[in-house]
Amino acid sequence: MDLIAYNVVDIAGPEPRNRHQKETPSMISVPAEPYEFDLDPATTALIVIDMQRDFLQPGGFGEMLGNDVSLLGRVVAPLRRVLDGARATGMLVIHTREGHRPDLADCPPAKLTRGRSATTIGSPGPKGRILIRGEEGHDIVPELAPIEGEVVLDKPGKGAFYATDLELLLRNRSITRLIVTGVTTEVCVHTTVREANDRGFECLVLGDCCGSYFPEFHEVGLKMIAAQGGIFGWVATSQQLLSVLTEGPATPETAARLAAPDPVTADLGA
Ligand code: C5J
Repeated sequence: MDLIAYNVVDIAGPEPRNRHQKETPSMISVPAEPYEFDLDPATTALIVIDMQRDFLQPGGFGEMLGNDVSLLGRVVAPLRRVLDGARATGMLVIHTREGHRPDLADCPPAKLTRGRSATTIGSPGPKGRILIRGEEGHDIVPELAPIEGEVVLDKPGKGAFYATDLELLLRNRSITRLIVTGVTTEVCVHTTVREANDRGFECLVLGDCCGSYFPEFHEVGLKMIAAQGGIFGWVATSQQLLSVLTEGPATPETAARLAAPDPVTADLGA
């Protein structure tokens, strides 16, 4: 089954949009750090980063590197609830998988030799060759398996934009905001958020839907995103998102704020 959505083509690209503009009445406001994150499900994508057996299950790449993979398992339940909520709104869902071609032609030699380990990417493991496309360990854990119509994006690097067509897919769908989840917080999640931020996408990271083998890196990684007024984006919990995603703005005050003309847009005469 081909789950990769290449069928959305807009040669002219989306209309330029002021980033403060409230696009539609379906905007909702998610309580978040450093302040509320406004989104419209129609112009937002949920990105699920690298929830692969190789990172989450015993016998994969994560464990091979000496990590306690059970630390990532706690992400699965809240992420499943977010996935269900996003699917209910019709939001675009994108799953990424870190991995390489069987001949390793897309794997930088530095990535293969880093760590000076005898077992590396491409080595045989209990779940097939480590981080190789098509192998059991490379695929997404069954609880979070993609469904028909969702994008599955194979990436050779840590960031989801590097050497992929992610930006093209997002711009063709007029996506301006990303809800970012997955593993690991300080590696592939952080790299993707930084890449997205530099490309002008607004990112909301769900803390309990991200995980790390190093709890302190997870904590600091989330703080780094929301620090300095949201230098890379926003941070919230799955519950903060779900409380408004399925029910709309929580209070009349929030609804009024979202309906009001944005001061920045108004100043520009838009
Ligand atoms: C790592 C990832 N940690 N998905 N990959 O090597 O974060």
